[in-house]
Amino acid sequence: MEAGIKIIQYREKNLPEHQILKTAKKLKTLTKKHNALLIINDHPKIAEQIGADGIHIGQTDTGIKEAKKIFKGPIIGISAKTINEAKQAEADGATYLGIGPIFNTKTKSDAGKGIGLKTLKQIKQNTTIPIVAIGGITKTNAKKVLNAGADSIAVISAIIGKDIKKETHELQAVIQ
Ligand code: TZP
Ligand code: MG
Repeated sequence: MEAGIKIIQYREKNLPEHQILKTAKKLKTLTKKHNALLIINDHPKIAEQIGADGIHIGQTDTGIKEAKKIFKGPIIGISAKTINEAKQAEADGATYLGIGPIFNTKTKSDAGKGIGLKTLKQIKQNTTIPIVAIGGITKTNAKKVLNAGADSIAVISAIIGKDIKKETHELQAVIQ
C-alpha cells in the first residue's frame, strides 16, 4: 500500500479458517490506515465479520445470490472467463468482474489457458460493470490489457517476491 496499491485481495487457499480470520483482521486495520480497499477471496462470512469492503468468488463457489445473504458490504466480484459467465454474473448482481487468466500464468495451477485480449474485449462489449483483468499481467503487457477494455489490473507475480514498491511504481508508470 505504501507503493500506491489501492485494492488488496486476500487470497489464501491453504490455511484453516481461524487463521484466515486472524490475518484478515490485521489486513483490515492496515488497509483502513492506508485508505485502500480490502477484498476477501472465498470467505463471505469472514469478510462480513471483519467489515471487509468486498468479497471475491469463483464460478464454483457459492453463487452471488447466496454470498450476498452472508456478506452485506458493497463490493462483490466474481471470476469469469467467457462472455456468458460474465453476463450471468452481472445479471446476478456482481459489482465487478475478475476476468482471466488473460495470459498463461504459473501462479494459479488450475487457471487454464489464457483467454487472450480478443475475448477480454468481447466481454467488455457485452457487460457494463467494471472489469479487473488478471493472469500473466506484467509491465510489458499491462497497457494492452487496459486498451482491450479492462478497467483495472490485478497482479501477483509481477510484484510479489520482488521489490514490490519498485515493480508497482514501474507498472503504474506504464499504465498512466
Ligand atoms: N486468477 C486467475 S489467474 C490468477 C488468479 C488468481 C493468478 C494471477 O497471478 P499472476 O502471477 O499475476 O499471473
Ligand atoms: Mg474461490
